[in-house]
Amino acid sequence: MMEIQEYLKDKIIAIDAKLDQLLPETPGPLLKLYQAARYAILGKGKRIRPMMTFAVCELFDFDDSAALIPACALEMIHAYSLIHDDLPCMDNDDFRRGQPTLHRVFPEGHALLTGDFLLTYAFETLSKAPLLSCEQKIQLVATLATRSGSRGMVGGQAMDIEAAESPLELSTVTQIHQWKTGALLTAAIEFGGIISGASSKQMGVLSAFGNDIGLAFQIIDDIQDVTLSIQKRGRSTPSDVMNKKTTYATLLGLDQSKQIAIQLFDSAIKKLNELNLNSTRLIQLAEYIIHREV
Ligand code: GRG
Repeated sequence: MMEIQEYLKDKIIAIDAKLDQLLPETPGPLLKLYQAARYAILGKGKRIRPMMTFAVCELFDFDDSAALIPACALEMIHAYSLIHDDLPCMDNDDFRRGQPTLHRVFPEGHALLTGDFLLTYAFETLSKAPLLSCEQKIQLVATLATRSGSRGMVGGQAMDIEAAESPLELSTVTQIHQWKTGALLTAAIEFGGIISGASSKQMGVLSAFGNDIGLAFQIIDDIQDVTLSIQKRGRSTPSDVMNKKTTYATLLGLDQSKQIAIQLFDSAIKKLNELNLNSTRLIQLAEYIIHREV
């Protein structure tokens, strides 16, 4: 089996080439919108969500060609969320993926619309994806809408904004993390199951795995906000840290938070093992998420 770094490099090339093709820089009245979308999405992202979808296809020993367009749709939703999250009305960040945020390079109105464009284009792209049945496409659209909507990413962000003013209980922080960050990662894992034709029992295991890994991902992200330099992170010191927002790290300290992330990882792997499939790639990827340096 290919080493994880090599695997990631190969898949990133495939994703970036498809995104480049889906968002051509065509001269005309929409040139600026497409330029802005390309600036935001073709930046140095880790493409973790697409990798999750591909790795689940590999888990089922299923050819991942059909996963490429759905994986691009996931990246579009992710890019839109980062663009909007960075806007002055939200975190007002200057730096993302090692470059100035979109609204620092393009007019703010264009940045807002670029997020809207990527959000809607994700669903358009998904609905036209080749190599999938109509039923699969409806399942993918429903999963993406649910996981990125009010009981997912948007709901988590809304709770996060409201919570910014006051100290929180651990259970509330957990809920925010699971929705704001975990839900889209879970969707990425569920995408792999839908594309590979997983049974409803297998889908249940995948969703539970995604929930644990998604929460672990955000706990590690909070730890890195405190421990890694802005250069290494490629983004501004988040306003969460500046505002002393409640996180696992502020409530429990760095060591215990890391311990919890590792426990979540172990619990996720245990769940995965119930499937009795070849989970090597998915475990490699989960390890990369837990031990990553950026
Ligand atoms: C604005 C609707 C709306 C939602 C925003 C996801 C989100 C909700 C905001 C992003 C804020 C943030 C930095 C959360 C921490 C976890 C996270 C999603 C980090 C960025 O994801 P990576 O590390 O980024 O996968 P790259 O750049 O590698 O794609």
